[in-house]
Amino acid sequence: MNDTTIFALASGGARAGVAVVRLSGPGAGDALAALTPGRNVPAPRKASLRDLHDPASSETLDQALVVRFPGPGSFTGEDVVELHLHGGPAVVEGVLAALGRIPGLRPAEAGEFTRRAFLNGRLDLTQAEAIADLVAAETSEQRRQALDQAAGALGQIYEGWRSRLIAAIAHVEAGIDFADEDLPEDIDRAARDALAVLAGEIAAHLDDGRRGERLRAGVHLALLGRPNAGKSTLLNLLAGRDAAIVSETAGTTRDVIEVHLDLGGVPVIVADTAGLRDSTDAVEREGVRRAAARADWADLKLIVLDRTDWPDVPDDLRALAADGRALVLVNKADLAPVDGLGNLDLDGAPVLALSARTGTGVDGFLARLTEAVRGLALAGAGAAPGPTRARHRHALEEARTALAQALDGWSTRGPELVAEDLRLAARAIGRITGRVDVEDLLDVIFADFCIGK
Ligand SMILES: Nc1nc2c(ncn2[C@@H]2O[C@H](COP(=O)(O)OP(=O)(O)O)[C@@H](O)[C@H]2O)c(=O)[nH]1
Ligand SMILES: [Mg+2]
Repeated sequence: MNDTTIFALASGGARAGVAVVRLSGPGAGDALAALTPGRNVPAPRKASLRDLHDPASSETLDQALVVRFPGPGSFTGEDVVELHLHGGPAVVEGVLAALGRIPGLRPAEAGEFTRRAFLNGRLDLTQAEAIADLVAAETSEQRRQALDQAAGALGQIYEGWRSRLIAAIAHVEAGIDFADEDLPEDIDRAARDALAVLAGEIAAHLDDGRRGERLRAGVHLALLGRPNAGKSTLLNLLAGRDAAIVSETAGTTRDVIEVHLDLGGVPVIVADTAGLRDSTDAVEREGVRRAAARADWADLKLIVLDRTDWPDVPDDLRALAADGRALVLVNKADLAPVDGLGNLDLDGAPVLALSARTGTGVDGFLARLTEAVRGLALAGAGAAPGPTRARHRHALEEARTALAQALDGWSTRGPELVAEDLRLAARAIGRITGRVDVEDLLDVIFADFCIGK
């Protein structure tokens, strides 16, 4: 347990009705007493009205609601005090300055309250990450994912897998310790079968199309096409404002322009790019290079064609459409109708017609786009949560490799090496939740096999 007491403004910095200052650590209660001389200690977890005084000058700083959360049943596991102040800058600064003058107190570092909560076992690492995600969440689906993870949905999966690995290690280690007594063969087979099931679960969890990570970070769309196809007009329409310059001068857009949208609760980052063409202008060529790079890593490519170029699509644009990550938009459909709509495709990419100028077809496009984006970022209803960070994915891949090695060498490599592989797998998963601990391995061995007998 930490012996310093930290404090910080826990609410936003702007002028507001209420500002919350949070304190955590062994000195939190004394600090509250110093601010409220002569008053009794407020009952735990009950809001109490108190005048706050500067301990140095006795000056009244604010009339506040104060709440005490005694450890270990608090957010951080330490003694916590919350001061609900009037949210003006002078009030907040006065209280923070007064706290800073109390011996044993110091301003908190970024994330330090949650870090203490983790160190005191109040949260696992996935839950701590979820709190950061919840604070950063900008769309409803991001909020939902972060809330599930904060409640332990992801951590419980990983902890469950880790304890199954630990149980398997216990079986294998028992084989090592009691080689002369020979474990019954069916126990050995059951342990191996259980691990094969676990390997399947980990593989299925990893095979989620990176949906959880996309929902956290945003789905990346790229508007691509020839100059003057109407990409910038479409971007402005999506953004609801003039984010990019629209001009009949071909080659106007040279840099990548990004706009953030919320489509069906999923955060989306749309990039407008320079029109793809050969150019002698060095700046435009760099723009085209950047557009091509975007095309490479975008989650979904929106290939914008001019109605007058349809259906003779140039090969380079056709190639962009062919990898299953593209939606083709025949723009300027106000100029002439597009035949055969509804079941058109370009090398497998769906084709929609619209007019970014008149708005015809835009609703249908938005509905289609929203569906595609939700498909990229959300698992089906009732599906188990997937990894939400590359950190989870890397650790899980490490666990999967070690587990596969244990299963492959089960009857050939000898129990010592198999146990070592399983330990690697368990440790990799334990790193995700931050609960790597050899103590529980010992616990399982003793509980399962009555070694003292
Ligand atoms: N008729 C018609 N003109 C359009 C449409 N969308 C864009 N334009 C025009 O096409 C020109 C090029 O548009 P812009 O968005 O700058 O194209 P970009 O080079 O692909 O970004 C501009 O003069 C636009 O006003 C449309 O749906 N119909
Ligand atoms: Mg443009």
